[in-house]
Amino acid sequence: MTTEHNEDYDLLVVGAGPAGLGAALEAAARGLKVAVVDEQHAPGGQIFRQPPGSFKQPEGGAKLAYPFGRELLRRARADTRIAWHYGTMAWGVFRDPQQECLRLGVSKNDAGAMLNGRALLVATGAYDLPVAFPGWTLPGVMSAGGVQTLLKSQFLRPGSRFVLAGSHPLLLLVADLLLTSGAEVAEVAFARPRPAIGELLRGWRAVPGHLGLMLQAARAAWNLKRHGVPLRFGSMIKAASGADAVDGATMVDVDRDWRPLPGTERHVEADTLVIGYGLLASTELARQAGCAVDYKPDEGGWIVRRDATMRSSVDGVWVAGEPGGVGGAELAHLEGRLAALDIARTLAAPGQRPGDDELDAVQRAIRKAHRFSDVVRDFFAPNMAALARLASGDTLVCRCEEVSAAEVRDFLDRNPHVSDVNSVKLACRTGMGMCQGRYCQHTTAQMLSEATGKPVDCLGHHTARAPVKPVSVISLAQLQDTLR
Ligand SMILES: Cc1cc2nc3c(=O)[nH]c(=O)nc-3n(C[C@H](O)[C@@H](O)[C@H](O)COP(=O)(O)OP(=O)(O)OC[C@H]3O[C@@H](n4cnc5c(N)ncnc54)[C@H](O)[C@@H]3O)c2cc1C
Repeated sequence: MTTEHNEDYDLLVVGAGPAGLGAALEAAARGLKVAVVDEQHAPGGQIFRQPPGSFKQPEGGAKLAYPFGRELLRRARADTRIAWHYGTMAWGVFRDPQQECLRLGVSKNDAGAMLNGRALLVATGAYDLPVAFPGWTLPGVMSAGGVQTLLKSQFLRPGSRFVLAGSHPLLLLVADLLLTSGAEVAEVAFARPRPAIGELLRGWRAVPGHLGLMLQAARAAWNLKRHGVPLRFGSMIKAASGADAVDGATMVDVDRDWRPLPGTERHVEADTLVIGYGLLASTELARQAGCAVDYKPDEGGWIVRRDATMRSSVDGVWVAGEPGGVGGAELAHLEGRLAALDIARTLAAPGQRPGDDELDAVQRAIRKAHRFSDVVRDFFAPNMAALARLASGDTLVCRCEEVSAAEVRDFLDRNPHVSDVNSVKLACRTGMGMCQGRYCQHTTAQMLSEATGKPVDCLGHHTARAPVKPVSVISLAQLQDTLR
């Protein structure tokens, strides 16, 4: 990719997960000129992450739970109308006042380019919720998504004896994958209490149309039972132990509000601790583009505000999938298709524009998919306040800038008037590093909330600036003629 690759498209899509692929294929079918950008080297996003082609892989996992995935990947691989930019990171959105188009800054290895688009769809997915507890920076502490990524894309198992702690259903799938790979799983601990009968019955409304997914979870739970793995409820991580690497985890029983019960601490030996308390929406690119966001902790923290056709508050920018609320692959795919139909209503040639009935049909399917995702959210919502309380004084809250919990709490004690997270960022440097707050913003916000007594949605969020992810200076230098 060089600056000669500055190209004009009708639609630029960032993210080749279910949302981005659904949108790109729908838009291309309406005759729009589409480009897709994704950091990964193949289509599929987080859920349909692929190993290299030379790896022999048995058909299974997500593609069985979400049967539409196989067909989606086949169509994406076969579609030559779309410009696919894999291994390419999107780092900024700009507006060209003269050409009245959006410009997307992208970088691949050390080469940079600007892509021009009449419309932009942000479909950047989500990432594992980071939890700061004593010992979380030790080698051997990993996120559930990280472990799954290694297993799925490289067939690599990062340890031999695992403890899994969290509240997200992904934990069950990862435990199952680990067992299948031959690992020893010492225990799987969910922070929420064991589901009551009434709760399970209420969950039945999610079953129609989602039997495959339910079966995948049930199979995983059965596999754990068969291998004698304890599946605990009302149990939470307190600390990871070890000198240079993890050698075990301290777990503690908790009440319904995830408050530790005195005298219930236990030590479990393990060389890898897997944390899966939830997902955060990847909104940095959308926020950098100026999109308004709302705070919904059970949907992924600060999520992008959208109307009924996935339009954000910024002209020309649509958002589909998890940046607009974590809700699973099916919902993401439908939202991508809906956004593309809405974009095609104005940008496609008159004969190829969709009718209202086509949008209505996708919106009906979205309402049905919500029945499943709403139940999952109710069941597995993370208790963000309880998680933020885990950090002891010397626990690093911001890993990039090495800021401890004590430093943040001390600053808040000395400055009781502070009432927004950006002020904490300016004073303590939390969120100033490479990850731009992806690791620490939610913990800092909860600490501020605790100190001020104000809810997190009144405390604001970090300002997102380009580049939203680290980009090489060489690739930026190549843009000197094109970046205005
Ligand atoms: C690590 C992880 C593992 C998961 N595993 C499962 C699972 O096994 N089963 C399940 O049901 N759900 C799983 N989920 C939930 C999952 O996110 C799905 O619900 C689904 O993949 C959402 O689809 P999406 O299109 O919204 O996002 P994604 O599938 O996450 O796709 C987003 C894509 O955007 C790309 N991207 C993000 N930012 C940029 C950027 N700046 N530049 C270029 N590309 C970018 C990413 O590389 C990614 O491919 C997982 C989530 C995570 C974070």
